[in-house]
Amino acid sequence: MIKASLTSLRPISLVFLIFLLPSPSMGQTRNLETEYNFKRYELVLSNVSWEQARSAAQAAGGDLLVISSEGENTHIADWLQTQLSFIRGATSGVSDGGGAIYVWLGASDAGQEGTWTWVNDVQFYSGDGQTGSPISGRYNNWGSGPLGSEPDNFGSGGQDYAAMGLEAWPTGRAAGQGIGESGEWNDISGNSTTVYVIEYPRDTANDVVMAPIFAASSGIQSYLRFINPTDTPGEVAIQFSDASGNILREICRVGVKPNYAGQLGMDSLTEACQLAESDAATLSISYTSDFIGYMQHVVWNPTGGSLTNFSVCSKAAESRNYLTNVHSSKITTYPSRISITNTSDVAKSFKLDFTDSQDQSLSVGTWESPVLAAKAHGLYKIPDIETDLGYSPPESGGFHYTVQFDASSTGGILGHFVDNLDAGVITEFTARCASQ
Ligand SMILES: [Ca+2]
Ligand SMILES: [Ca+2]
Repeated sequence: MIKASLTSLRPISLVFLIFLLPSPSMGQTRNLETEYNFKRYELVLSNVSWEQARSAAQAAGGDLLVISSEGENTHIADWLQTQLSFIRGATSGVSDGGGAIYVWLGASDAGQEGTWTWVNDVQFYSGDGQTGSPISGRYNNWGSGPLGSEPDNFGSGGQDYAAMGLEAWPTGRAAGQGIGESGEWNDISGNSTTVYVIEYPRDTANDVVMAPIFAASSGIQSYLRFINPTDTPGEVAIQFSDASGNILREICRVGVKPNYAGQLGMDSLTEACQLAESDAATLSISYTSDFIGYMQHVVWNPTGGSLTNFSVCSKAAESRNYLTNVHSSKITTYPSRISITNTSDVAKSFKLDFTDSQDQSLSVGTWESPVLAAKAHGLYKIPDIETDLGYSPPESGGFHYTVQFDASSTGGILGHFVDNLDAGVITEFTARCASQ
C-alpha cells in the first residue's frame, strides 16, 4: 500500500526535489528565537548597518545582543549555526571582516577608541587585541590567531562596532590558521551590513510577586528561602523594586542545588545581587524559577525577638504536605513543632521522612507518629522526634529539616509552627509561595 502510494507520487516528488535543491534552507529548520537564562533572543534576517540594527532592536522593545558569559556566547553561537543557511540567504560576507558571515553585537568603541562598551553602558574591554585587556574581568571572546588579533581597528576608517563571526576569518583559511573562528568576535565598520539579534529583557508578566520584604538597611532581617525539591540544579531569576516600583535590579540569578532548601538574608542578597542604592525600607520582588519549587519569606525582628512567616505573594503553593526549614534542636530559641491532622475517617498513624534541608549526605530517618483518631490532630516537638529517631544534628550544619509524608501515609495534612520563646508567641511557618 505504501509502496503503491510512493510510486504514484513519484513525479510530484521529483518536482519538489528540483524545487528544494537550491533552497538555502535545505537541512535546517527555521527557528528565529531562542531563550537562555530567562532571556529571549530573536534573529532578524535583515542586512543592515549597526545603527539601523540598533534602532530596529530598540523599536521592537529590546536592544542589540549583549553577551556577558561564555555560556551565553556558546548558546547563541550554537543556535546561530542552526540558522546559518537562512543567514547566508539574507547577507553576504563582510568585506572588512575577512569576508566571513557575521551577526551584529551590541558593543562599540565609537565613543572613545579602544574603550569597548555594551549597549547597556557596561564597559568590558580596553585597548586592541594585541595589548587590550578585559575591564573588571568581564567576558570577551575576540578572535585571535596566527594572522592577527581582534579588535584591531583595521583600515583607514577604523572599526568601531562589534560582530560575532559565524565562520572563521579570513575565509579560505584552514581552521586555526587565520584570525578568528566561528563564535568569536571582530570589530568591523558600522557601515558594513549584516543580520542582527535582538535581546529582550526578561519577561516578568508571569512572575510571582512577593512583598513587602524588609530592605537590609531597615534593621529588620528578611530571609528569602529558595526551595528546590527536584533532582536537578536550578536557578531563580529575581527582579527587585522599591516601594514606588523603581527597579533596583533588573535580573539577579540565584542558583539552587537539587533537593535543597536554603535561605539568604537580605544583607547577603543585597551584596550578591548588587542592588542599587535606595532609601526604601521595604522592597518587592518579582521572580521565576526554571524548576517547580517554592519560595518562602521569613522575617526576624531582633527588637522583639520574633521570627515570623511573611510569605505574601501572587501565587501561593498548593501542597501543604511538604515542610522545609523545620528547626532542629540546634535552634534553641525558636523551637519548631509540626502538626499532623488526620483528615481521614479511620484512626491511623503517619510516617514522616526527615531529611536535612541543606546536606543530603546526612541520614536523619523516618518517624512514625502515635495513632491519631479520625479528624484528630497532634503537635510534635522536634527534640522529641530526634530522640525517637536516635538522631543528633552534627556539630556543623544540621539546623533545618525537610519533612514529608512517606509514600504509605495518606489522608493527612502537615503544619509547621515556631515557638518564639523570647517574644512569647507562636508563629505559623507552613505557608509558602510557588517558585514560578
Ligand atoms: Ca575602534
Ligand atoms: Ca577587526
